[in-house]
Amino acid sequence: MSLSDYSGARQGVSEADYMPIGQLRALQLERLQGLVRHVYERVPLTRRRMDERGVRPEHIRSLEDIALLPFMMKSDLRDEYPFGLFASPQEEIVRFHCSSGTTGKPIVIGSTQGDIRVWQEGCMRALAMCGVTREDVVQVAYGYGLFTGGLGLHYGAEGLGCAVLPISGGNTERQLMLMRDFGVTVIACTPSYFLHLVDEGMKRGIDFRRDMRLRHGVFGAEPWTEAMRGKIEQLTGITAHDIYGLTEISGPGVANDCPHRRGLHVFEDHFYPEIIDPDTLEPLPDGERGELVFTTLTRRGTPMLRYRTRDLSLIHSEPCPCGRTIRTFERISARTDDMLIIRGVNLFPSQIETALLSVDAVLPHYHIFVSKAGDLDMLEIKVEVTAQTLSDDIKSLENLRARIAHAIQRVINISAKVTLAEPHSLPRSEGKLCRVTDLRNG
Ligand code: DLL
Repeated sequence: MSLSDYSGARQGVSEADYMPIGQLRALQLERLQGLVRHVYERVPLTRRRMDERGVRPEHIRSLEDIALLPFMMKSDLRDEYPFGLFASPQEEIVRFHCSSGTTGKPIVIGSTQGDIRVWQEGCMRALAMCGVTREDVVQVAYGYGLFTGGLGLHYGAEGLGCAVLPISGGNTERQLMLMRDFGVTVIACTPSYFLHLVDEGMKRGIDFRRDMRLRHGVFGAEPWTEAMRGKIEQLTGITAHDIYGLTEISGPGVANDCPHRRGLHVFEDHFYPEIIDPDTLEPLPDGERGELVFTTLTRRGTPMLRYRTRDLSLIHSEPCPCGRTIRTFERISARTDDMLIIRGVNLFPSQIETALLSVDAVLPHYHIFVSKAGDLDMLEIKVEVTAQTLSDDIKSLENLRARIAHAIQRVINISAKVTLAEPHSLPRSEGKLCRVTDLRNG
């Protein structure tokens, strides 16, 4: 099958999801070869790096040959800001998106009409995998604008024929009112913002099970654990789905989990995944954990060759009972740059989340503070509990704090100070929530 006769997704069902593996690999190779030629001819940085390695486009004869190609990283996008990595002329670019870093200039990606279609197809396939249909009313509460969440889910849902409520992030009062009045059945936002909505709803006497028609949540853009998923489902009765993506690769709709929850299916006919060892940069076989790397097989605006995401995962190649042949990767619970080193021990915020949520009385709102006392790293976890719990006698509260501290110690092997906080007292976010404050460096 060639690029030109590939039909894409109809009603979110793509033939590529179920393609025999051999045919899928042949399609990927054909696309990879086309991509490498396209980039080599148009992106000076990549051409220079390939020339330095003595690699030319015609050396890519199998999918394994992808390992001959240089990696791309966020710093390349920064260094080449704004348009140095563009591989299509300005008149073919129809959209810009940016992802802000913590400092300095943002990174910019440009999309052609074709890129936008592929992105929309990814989001349609993702939503269809969640069980969303044209009967659904979809509230898109991801931010619209330079962030890809809002527009990505918007076009995906509209492509499926859903009724879309493009409310963007924020204005919680109005979100809740419209969700109820419009009979919204699907919410798309970050999991932390959804928890905020639930929380604010409860304050106003709204019971999500009784007062809302919500069935599905399409959650992503930040790490969230299986324990958090359980908490959300238990609180609201909805099914919480995991959608993954990143600006550099297009936006949401790079991968999504199916009802079997064996990991996230990658739309690998467009986004070719690899796992590499982040230290040696060597490719790792399926089943081994490392850094997720993507090659955008069909993007033409700002294509990415072997883009290092910093997200940690592993690829499963066993068949999924849903029948899709595209591979899955394990849910992202950590990024290489999220890792905290406390008293010489490496740990990820997601480990703390899992520990906290294993204790019954704990609400899914917490914040991690890291500081120094002399030379010693100190870890403090503030976690919200219900007002009723807080009104318990001192002994019960001490007991609860000890249970939480013990759960944390068991998982991360480090002692932490636990502070019980009032409901609604810790930071909330309309978008991605930062759950860590590290006060060690100034
Ligand atoms: O967050 C795109 C997106 C929007 C994905 C809406 C899903 C839903 P960026 O702002 O470029 O793009 O951030 C990408 O967010 O490398 C991961 O570290 C993290 N991330 C995205 N989805 C998930 C997820 C959007 N489902 C970065 N689970 C990625 C865990 C996620 N982390």
